[in-house]
Amino acid sequence: MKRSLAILAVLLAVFPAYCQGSLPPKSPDASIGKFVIDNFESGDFKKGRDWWTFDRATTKFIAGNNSRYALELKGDAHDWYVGGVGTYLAQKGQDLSRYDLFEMDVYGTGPDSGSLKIEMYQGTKGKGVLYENPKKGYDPKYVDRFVYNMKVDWKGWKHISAPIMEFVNDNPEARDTVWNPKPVNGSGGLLQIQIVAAAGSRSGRIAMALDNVELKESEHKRK
Ligand SMILES: [Ca+2]
Ligand SMILES: [Ca+2]
Repeated sequence: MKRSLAILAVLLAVFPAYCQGSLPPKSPDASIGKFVIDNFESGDFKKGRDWWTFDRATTKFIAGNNSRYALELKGDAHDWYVGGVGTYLAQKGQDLSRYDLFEMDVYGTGPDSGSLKIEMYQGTKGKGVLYENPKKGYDPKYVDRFVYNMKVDWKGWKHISAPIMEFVNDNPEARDTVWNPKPVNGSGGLLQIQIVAAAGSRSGRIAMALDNVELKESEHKRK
């Protein structure tokens, strides 16, 4: 499966990036209580965050909602599944545990826009490296994979705000299954995010756009 190859690419890429402590372009902005994963304003899939696309997903930069760029996500389904996009977030010493919301703007094209699964990979204490176990269906060992599903059935832009406590671990190979995105005792903290799309029918297609992908601190938490 190409998706497995995408995960393999993660293994090859995250480990050295994390070990070398290389600096991604964005860092948490404590003054406004949010961590911008990407707003796509670079208009480039490799500048800013370095994103990858997998399986039948296709991407394009289009005009955003009150912003220069958003990321269009389209693709044809095979057995409902289309594919998606992902990016590395691991950074040495990066503590994201203050954020309790996942937020994103999603442009829908109507009732059959498709559905999205947000996957956040988080290293287990003492086991910060994302690697896969081929005998276990390519589920990365010692890594929590917190997922959240949403159906996109609207037309136009909509702001999504999902409490991280509503994300559930779906990786049988995970060890602690606790959301602790803080690199302590060798854990990699939050390693990567993937946004995975499926169609509303077996051979349907998806058509949507994404912008302002963020982790945020809820207002009651900031007080
Ligand atoms: Ca934007
Ligand atoms: Ca964990």
